[in-house]
Amino acid sequence: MAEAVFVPYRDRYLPRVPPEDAARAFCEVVQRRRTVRMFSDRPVSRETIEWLVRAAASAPSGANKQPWRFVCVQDPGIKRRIRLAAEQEEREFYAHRAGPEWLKDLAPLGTDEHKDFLEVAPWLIVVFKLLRGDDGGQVYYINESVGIACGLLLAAAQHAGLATLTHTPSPMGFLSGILERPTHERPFLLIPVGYPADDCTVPEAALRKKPLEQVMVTR
Ligand code: IYR
Repeated sequence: MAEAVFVPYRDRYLPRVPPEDAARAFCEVVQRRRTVRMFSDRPVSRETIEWLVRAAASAPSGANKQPWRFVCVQDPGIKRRIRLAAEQEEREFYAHRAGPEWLKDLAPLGTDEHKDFLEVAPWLIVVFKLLRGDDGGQVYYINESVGIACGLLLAAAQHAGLATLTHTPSPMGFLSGILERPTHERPFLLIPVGYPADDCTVPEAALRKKPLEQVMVTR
């Protein structure tokens, strides 16, 4: 059994302003994030994407097993295959799989089976969760861990002035085949990353976030 070794926590992040100001400043950055479905084809450097993935991969995880893989796609041929496969699933979804309540809930967002953004956005980050470690060992709290990593990735992209979309074509097993992933990896979330199109619009309905009083309880 490996013994716990403790080292001094020296590299703490210390904001130059009081916590109220720092927390508000961060809030004001992330509150301006909008899920975008109209991307520009303006390139984003590989270095930028690497920083986003490093930020995501800094997330806490069960027993620090880091049960994630970030497959970053910029190859137009692969993006096309992903788009075609996703649109095939989405046609089924909108025509048959989604029940009336689900379709009613989606109506204000104006989504449909057309997924142009999967080819237009310069990068698709396909996040896979690991059901086992690469060494075959156990992993823990997989969804919590990968969910937190994705949240950090979205915040990091927003901080860098980039737009993201959390896309979950369902089922999304086709991503394993196209991206040639091993069986212990399962698709978790598909995140197009890029700049919004110049004429980008976003649904008004998605602006409405619950007020603090509704989401926060103090005891
Ligand atoms: N995956 C479909 C449908 C969809 C479902 C939910 I829940 C959303 O918040 C948005 C869309 C699609 O991408 O169109």
